[in-house]
Amino acid sequence: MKINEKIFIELYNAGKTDAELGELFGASERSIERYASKLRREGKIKYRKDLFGNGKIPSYKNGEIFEEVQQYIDSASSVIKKYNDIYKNVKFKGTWKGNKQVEDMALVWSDMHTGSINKSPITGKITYNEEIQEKELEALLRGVIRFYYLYRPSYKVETLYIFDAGDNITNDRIYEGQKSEITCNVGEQIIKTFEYQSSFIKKMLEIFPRVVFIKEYGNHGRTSPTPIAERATNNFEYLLGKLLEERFKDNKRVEIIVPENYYHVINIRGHKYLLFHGNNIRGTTLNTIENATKQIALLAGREVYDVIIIGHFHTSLKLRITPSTTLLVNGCFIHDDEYSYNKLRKFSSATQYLFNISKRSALHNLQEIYLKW
Ligand SMILES: [Mn+2]
Repeated sequence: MKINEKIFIELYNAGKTDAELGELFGASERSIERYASKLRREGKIKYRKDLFGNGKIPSYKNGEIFEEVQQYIDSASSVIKKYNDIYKNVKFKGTWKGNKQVEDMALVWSDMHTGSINKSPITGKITYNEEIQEKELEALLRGVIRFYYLYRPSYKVETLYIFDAGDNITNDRIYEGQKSEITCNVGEQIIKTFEYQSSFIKKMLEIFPRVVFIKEYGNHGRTSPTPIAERATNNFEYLLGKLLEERFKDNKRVEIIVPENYYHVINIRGHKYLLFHGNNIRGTTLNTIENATKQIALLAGREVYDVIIIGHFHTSLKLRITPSTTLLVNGCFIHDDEYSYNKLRKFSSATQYLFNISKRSALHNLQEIYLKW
């Protein structure tokens, strides 16, 4: 892609959106974003007023955050509305024929930590940044598509459920020293994750007749440095869910579920699934995770779940916690994650779970998509 810098800066400052610039320069929105952030680093352009206020990255006092977020969602949704057509009219290229069993597929998507930089605790090498993340996103996409084609001769696959178990952004304010370990501020993290997830959903609509995206919120999305109880609707990831909802609201093949609390129960083909992030589970040994999950399942007010899905631990694990309940702990995007190593004394798994659902079974064909492929 060859972009004339002078013209780009002029159009950018005139308020052209990334999508418009992409069209003009024949480049993807993501390349435009990258190009703009390069120019920002070189001091040639500033953040634009409409999105970030007064041309500089704002620093927040806690009380101001909610207002800031509301302002942000208002301006973002007016931008989104203009460009939703490509998300509305996605052509279905899959097949839907024959007398085969109808199945759904479910992807667990969590702990992507957009904005985070990680160095291996062993070698000191960088194992996670934006470039690596984008490669992993492609691996995730290829992984789902690969299994779709593998199952297609045997099943009619109807719906792709995406269980977003949270911590897909990493934030910029939740612990001391975090600023030095991130590539961009939380506003940009939300925008980037929003683009990643919308383009993923859009691709999935080419092969799946229907996509259901269930958003839950992690501890990294909280607005304050202290891990106090905060309403789910204050979490930055709630905002992310609302943006996705806005983007796909005219697409009848997409449903975005944005719960107002930290637990969500969904019934699929007669099976019960409980989704939450998992940060309220104290302790890191198998036993404590197992016990805490049982207690949480009881607290959440239903007797029996077929599958409980969480993230947070950055290590994948499948555990039968009662004869009829399976716990799935999802992996993350960060290979050799320093947090897992130092805090949990575990090596992280850069994997995400994918499984099938049918009338008879709540979970089968469990696959771990390895993101470093
Ligand atoms: Mn977490």
